[in-house]
Amino acid sequence: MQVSKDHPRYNSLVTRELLSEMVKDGIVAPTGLIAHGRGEAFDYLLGEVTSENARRAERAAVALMLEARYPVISVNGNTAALAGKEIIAFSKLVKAKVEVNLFHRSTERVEKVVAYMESLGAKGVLGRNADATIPGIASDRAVCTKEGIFSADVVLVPLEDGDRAEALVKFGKRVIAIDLNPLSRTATAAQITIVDEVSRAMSNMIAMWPELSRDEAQRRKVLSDFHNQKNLKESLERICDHLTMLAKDGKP
Ligand code: PTJ
Repeated sequence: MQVSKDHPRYNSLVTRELLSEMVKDGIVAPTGLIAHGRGEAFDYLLGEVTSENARRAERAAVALMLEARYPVISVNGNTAALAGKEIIAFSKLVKAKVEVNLFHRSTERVEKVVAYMESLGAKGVLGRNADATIPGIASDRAVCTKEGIFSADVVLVPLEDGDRAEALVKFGKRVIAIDLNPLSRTATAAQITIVDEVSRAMSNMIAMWPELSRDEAQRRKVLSDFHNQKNLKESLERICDHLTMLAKDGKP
């Protein structure tokens, strides 16, 4: 479909087209479109910009990834489609492994998502040879690699379903979530929750890396000053404030 650049929702329409193409390619799960719709709705309510508290969480996330002994970034279909390039660039900066881990798992789909990440330039993507299981997860997301998520101390999980974030925390991992829904189980289970759109969040984190990578004291300060519950509450307040403003104004 041709989308006119003059359309007021041009970016949103282009992203939807991209995702529906990626469903045809088997990279995005059909229900990934539903997940995207929910994300879009929350982004709309948040004003479609990175908030101050999201920025704070992004800084904390970069600091934690840099402090980690063995950081791993978990990638699913939606994340690969929306922010594959940014994930690869960030993983190189913070020396993190990238592992494909899917909710709607099949050997064929894992292969497709890994191959897609490789086509974007990723090297050493994990996930093909899953040989470990995270306990306490009801879905196929439990299946992972010993070399990757199983051995990580810090796991970055963009666009999750709640089960796994909780199980990873119980299993002793530090979990960073990227989720536009501040009320989701993932958002509330993670130790650092970034309430921002995944491609915006990853671009911001890449931009934050130079300063934080050279200043260990600053990293420690960013982490000790960060309070996830307080930050999540601020995301909810932002939605409320935004809606109040729109209601007063009478127009979106
Ligand atoms: O590729 P698979 O098989 O691993 O499946 C991936 C999906 C996303 C389908 C699966 O993990 C799923 O069903 O997730 P949920 O439970 O729908 O949760 C996705 C969360 O991500 C929701 O809270 C959405 O609000 C949020 N979300 C959606 N799009 C974005 C987002 N958060 C940040 N950026 C987005 N672009």
